[in-house]
Amino acid sequence: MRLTMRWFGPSDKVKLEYIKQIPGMKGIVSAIYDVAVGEVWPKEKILALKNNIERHGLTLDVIESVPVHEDIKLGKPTRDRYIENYKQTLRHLAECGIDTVCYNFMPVFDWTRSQLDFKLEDGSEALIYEEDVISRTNPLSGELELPGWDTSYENESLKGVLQAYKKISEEDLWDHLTYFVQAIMPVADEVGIKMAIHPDDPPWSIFGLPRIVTNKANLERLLSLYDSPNHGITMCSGSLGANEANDLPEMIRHFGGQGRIHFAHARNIKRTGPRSFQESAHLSEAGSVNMVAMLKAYHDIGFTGPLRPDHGRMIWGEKGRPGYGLYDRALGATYLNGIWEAVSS
Ligand SMILES: [Mn+2]
Repeated sequence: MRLTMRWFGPSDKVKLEYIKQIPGMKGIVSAIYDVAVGEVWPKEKILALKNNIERHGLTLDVIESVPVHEDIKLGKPTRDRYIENYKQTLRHLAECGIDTVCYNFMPVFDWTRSQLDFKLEDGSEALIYEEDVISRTNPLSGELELPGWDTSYENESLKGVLQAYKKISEEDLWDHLTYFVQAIMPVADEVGIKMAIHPDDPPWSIFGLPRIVTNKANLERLLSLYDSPNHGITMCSGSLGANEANDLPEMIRHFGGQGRIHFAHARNIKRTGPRSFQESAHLSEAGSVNMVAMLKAYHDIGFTGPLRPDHGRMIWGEKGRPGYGLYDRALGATYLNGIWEAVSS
């Protein structure tokens, strides 16, 4: 594996200089954040991002993410324009030397939690998900605002989008994902980009919206939509691990053994009830995911792709973007490195 860390660009309080100081850190996972969803990413912006990262002795290993416009997920007639733009962005990324792109196909909302600053026993703050809180929350109420969500929606347009999804079943969403994958993958193949879909987080329906990238059977179905080694997945232990039925090491051996895991997120969560969990420290004993078994599976399949610590807690008084402070993610990176060294020697 190649150790990487997510970075949110020049406005990120976690500086590239600091990331570079994490032992064994090789690469950066980032994106262009100032182009509207659905528009083409200009080559100059991608090159500026890449050059900035390389000036700090790191490499830009993965784009996370190129977001998929809602019209594509909804299957609207306007989707073709956004798909053409997506293809053009892929071409631009390839021309800049990028070879791995993460994306997701979650309707309306990206990763969702019920609280961003839950105090754990040790005084650290973590993101948590409690189904009973989410199930009685109206997403239009403004009570819940999450960093992963697209804040560009005005309340009225959010209402409209949610309304539009009332008619979309899981099978409809599969149709729209199929259309998208079959449209973009030939371009990804042509320019040599590995596409890595991120599973839904959490891996079940929220607010009555369909979610389909949730388990082994559905990932299998996803891969069957287009036959190419470039058509793959982001294996996210925190997302998939929220469902106890997902056997992570087995999935890694299965999909990774076919060369279809292009990117790995290593994160621990502690399951606190059916459809409820807390994000925990990366350490195995802190949560429900056996990190050694997971990294051993990656090692056994000869995984050489980018792997990053995922969300971290807020520790040592750090304030910042929930889930994406420096300290706990750096501890996570070092822990992952330690396991990797042990299983490799
Ligand atoms: Mn993830």
